[in-house]
Amino acid sequence: MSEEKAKKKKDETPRVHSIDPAAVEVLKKAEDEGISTVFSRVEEMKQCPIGAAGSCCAYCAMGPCRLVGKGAEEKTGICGATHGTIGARFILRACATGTSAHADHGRDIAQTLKAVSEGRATSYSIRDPEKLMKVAGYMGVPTEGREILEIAGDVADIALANYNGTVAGGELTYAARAIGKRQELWRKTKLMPRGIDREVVESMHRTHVGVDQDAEHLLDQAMRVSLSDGWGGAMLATDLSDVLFGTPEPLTSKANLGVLRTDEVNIIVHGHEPTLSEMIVAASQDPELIEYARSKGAQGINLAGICCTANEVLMRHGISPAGNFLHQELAIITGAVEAMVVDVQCVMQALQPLAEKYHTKLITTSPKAKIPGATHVEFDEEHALDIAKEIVKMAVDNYEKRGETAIPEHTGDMIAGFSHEYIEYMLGGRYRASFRPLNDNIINGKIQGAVAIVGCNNPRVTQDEGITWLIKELIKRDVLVVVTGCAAHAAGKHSLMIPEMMENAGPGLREVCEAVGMPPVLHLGSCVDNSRILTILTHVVEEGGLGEDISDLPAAAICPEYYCDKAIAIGTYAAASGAYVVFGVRSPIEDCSEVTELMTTGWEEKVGGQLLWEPEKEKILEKVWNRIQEKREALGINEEKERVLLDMAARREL
Ligand code: MSK
Repeated sequence: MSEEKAKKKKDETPRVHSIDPAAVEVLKKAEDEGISTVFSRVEEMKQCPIGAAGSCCAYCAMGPCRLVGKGAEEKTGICGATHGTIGARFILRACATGTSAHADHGRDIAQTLKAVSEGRATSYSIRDPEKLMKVAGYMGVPTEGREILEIAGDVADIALANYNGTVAGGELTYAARAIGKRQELWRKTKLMPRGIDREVVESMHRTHVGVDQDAEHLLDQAMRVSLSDGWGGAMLATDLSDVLFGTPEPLTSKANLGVLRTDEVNIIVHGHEPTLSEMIVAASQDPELIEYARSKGAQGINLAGICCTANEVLMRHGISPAGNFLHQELAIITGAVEAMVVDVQCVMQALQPLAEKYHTKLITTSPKAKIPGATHVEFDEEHALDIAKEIVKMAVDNYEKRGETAIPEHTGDMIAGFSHEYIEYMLGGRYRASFRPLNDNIINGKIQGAVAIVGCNNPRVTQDEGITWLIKELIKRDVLVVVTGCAAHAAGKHSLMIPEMMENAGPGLREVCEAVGMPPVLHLGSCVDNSRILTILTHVVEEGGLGEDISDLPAAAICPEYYCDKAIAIGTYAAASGAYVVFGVRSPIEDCSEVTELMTTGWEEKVGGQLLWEPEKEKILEKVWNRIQEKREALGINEEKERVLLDMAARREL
């Protein structure tokens, strides 16, 4: 390759990987320094075409079996497993793995709540007693005349009973929060989850070689285990986090690598669970530690986040995210991160060898996750603040080792922190909190529908491109958008969650957003907070006028950059709850036509929802838009109506 061509390729490659200017800048630095990143490794590592499309079964030592070549459709594995069985087993295992991640997250929060109730975790308190009362109500825990810690203890016990399946009635407690009609459907179709751990164990058992071999039956269990995520592990994690750390309310913040500071100790919290990060927030504001940082020549301590831990501390404290999943290495390459503190999920093993090239200290904290070479400071909730202070001190001590830094200046502005409680309040006011105005504006056509854009980054596609393009196209078409997870970070980095975005919205959506005073794109939180979307959809149905179930709503969910099992579990519980769900990137079951058919047409008939893959963003938009219009037609709300501007008196009447 000529020198000129090589230079051109070097200039262009980062832009192929990301539309984020901060990422592009740091990728050029990585290239100059000869540093490998997830973006360069994805170029070097071709996908195995057999495994990527669902034609490989590696579940026993007779194989791995590869169902490829002439007549592949008819081929079977050595045990006789068909493409259908292999694909369905893959989906079920992915759902079980994803569910177990969120379930463990929820269990840890429940155990922390239990420890608080018994006076064993004195660093924490009940920050939102009102939410505790609400949760107690859902769980049938008596509250009248009782001490708050007593109630908290009972709530924690019931939450924990949901794991082992010993909950009263034999059904997940929170399943009762779903629409009655949906609960009946889950019972009739045998999809009602019995206990979170129980569903995970049964899924692992069924996917062992020689057990469940019927694709539809395997996929039924995929829905059941995933429902124990959405209406179990994830919903408990969200609710109990709100109880312990506070229910989010809107706040302003900034996002992207530009939130790192040149003259302060930079600490990044990365992973998922808020128990430790809440304490790191407190420790980073400790006057003694700030003074200690000054004694080392820094101006202060700056905390930022990556992935969903970032969402947790953003939603409740306004701590700025330094970026989404694909930013974890880039943050270290700036040379400005003294410590990256990780717990569980989405933490790349490549971080430690990378950290060794700079001065960053990678600190693992979860008893469940160690990384070779990283410093392990094990967290436990009974000594939470002391451990957090020890970690912050380690970061401060590392400041002196900092070399040259190159922090990109780019940041996006955002408003974050929309809990479902706040949305209800925002729409209806303190005394008449309600989703009625949303329903009315969907019915009158000002808002055509609602779409959740959720999930991860995947370096196989251009970072943030699909996510941001879909958000902009949807609001242009008067569709209200909610975002969670790393998709929310993409929206934050590109300033899509600010009131000014109203100017890019269609006239109807813009009018409603102006009247209510909300941006057309709402940040709803982390991956486990997708459960807030289930709650919102349920309330919208209960409010009336938009059908009898989630499956009747002009709504959909998109995961444009899916990469992990948790995303498949989330997509599956959304579909099993009646939602239309489209994933981007590529289908992991492309070769398994029976499974594709079952998860689309089959699930549509069975549960009124679907989960499908579509790599092209234009086609995703078309599919989602068509779905919204079909649902509007079915509801009889698609006739053109005269648009009436609401004045204040009319709003009050509403
Ligand atoms: S962190 S699961 S990359 S959203 Fe929740 Fe982001 Fe996906 Fe991890």
